[in-house]
Amino acid sequence: MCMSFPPTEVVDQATSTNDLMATRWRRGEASLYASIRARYQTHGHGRFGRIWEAPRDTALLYSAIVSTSQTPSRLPLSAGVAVIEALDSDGLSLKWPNDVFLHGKKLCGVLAEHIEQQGNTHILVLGIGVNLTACPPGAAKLDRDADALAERITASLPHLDQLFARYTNYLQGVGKSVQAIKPDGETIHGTATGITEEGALVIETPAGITTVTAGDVTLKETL
Ligand code: BT5
Repeated sequence: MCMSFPPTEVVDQATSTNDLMATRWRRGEASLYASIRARYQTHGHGRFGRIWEAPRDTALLYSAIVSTSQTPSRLPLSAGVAVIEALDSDGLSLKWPNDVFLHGKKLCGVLAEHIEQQGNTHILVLGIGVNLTACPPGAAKLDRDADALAERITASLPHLDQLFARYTNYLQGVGKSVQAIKPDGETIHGTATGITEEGALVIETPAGITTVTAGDVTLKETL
């Protein structure tokens, strides 16, 4: 069945499109799959309060209300698959847990923030930043029409749970030597061997197998 959605609303400026959509949901002003994009964010952010930079009109700065009945920590990977398939370009890969890379550089970051649980269903705001015509030093950009890209991503929102299975087609680093830094600062060195059903990274270390549910991972060859 082909579902159609209201077009992604475009706002000139937001503090953060994630914050705006989460507020709208809490006030009953946004429905499931409602989406927005801003031409500029004054306080765009990533995980752990990090800054997401994008000069005006150079990036897709997008947020949507989504639901999942699976472990919410899968969502950034599922969304990464959606972004890769919407961008449709060579050289794209997924980097655990929430990045899309283009030829080894960060093109896109995903920020999934939990809003509420209704029975077995989790409601989240899904934020996606994609560099289109400018990017910070060391990052990547890919010139695409922001509205067309938003429309393709929005069309995939009801299928995110099914998209998770396709992360294996795109995930970089499996079988490679990695360094993972957990949010508490603990650093793990080992070989990345895959992803659990919950979306955690599995690392084989000399001391045994360990799983990392949150943090940052770097391929040793790029350190
Ligand atoms: C992310 O966080 O990568 C998630 C970014 C999500 C941004 C979107 S934009 C629309 C929506 N509204 C928001 O407020 N956020 C979402 P994290 O994994 O924590 O990575 C953040 C790090 O990426 C920063 O500390 C920088 O090192 C780097 N970074 C910042 N801006 C970047 C950019 N434009 N391109 C590539 N890397 C960037």
